[in-house]
Amino acid sequence: MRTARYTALTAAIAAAAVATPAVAGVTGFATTVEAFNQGLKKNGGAVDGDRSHASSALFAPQLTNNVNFVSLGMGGSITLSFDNLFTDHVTVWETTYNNPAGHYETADLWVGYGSTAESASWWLVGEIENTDDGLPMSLDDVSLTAGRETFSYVRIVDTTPGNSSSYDGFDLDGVSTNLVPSPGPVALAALGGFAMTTRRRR
Ligand SMILES: [Ca+2]
Ligand SMILES: [Ca+2]
Repeated sequence: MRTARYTALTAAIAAAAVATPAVAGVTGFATTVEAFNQGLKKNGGAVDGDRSHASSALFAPQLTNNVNFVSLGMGGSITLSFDNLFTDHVTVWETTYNNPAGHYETADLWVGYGSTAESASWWLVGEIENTDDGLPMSLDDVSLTAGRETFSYVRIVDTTPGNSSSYDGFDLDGVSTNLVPSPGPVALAALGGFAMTTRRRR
């Protein structure tokens, strides 16, 4: 195993030394909740407490039928950031136990860029459905529109239709994207994933 790991690392460093394309990066999960504006249940009541922890959307999704997600509530939203700028795509995981028929839950995915989430400029990536979560959403179109390839924030806004049997909207388990390596030594860039787990960068 040590030999294999060494070979992979050597290859990564060699690749980084040859070229650093704009979309180079490492997979990273959301690490910070910038804002959480939870909506209500369809009946007007508050979403259950155990589904109201925004931090349940951080880090790797658990992908289980347990309450390790945050329910956005009808029309609610959450804004997240990562340990660095990101590019290329965003992947969202939602939890709906067994995806029963008629239990539609949808959300709009936005990406933002700016020094703060409040002052950021925002672009709509597209709509996510609970039945096809885990599929990467390309940022190619918004990159063209925005005139930039890197972004700071992800915002997910519940758009669950009123005719759904859902009562508290989109249930967010986790979000990943392609983090841009920070400027630095080539070896550090190649080790981006490791470096970002040990040093917080914004
Ligand atoms: Ca759900
Ligand atoms: Ca989770």
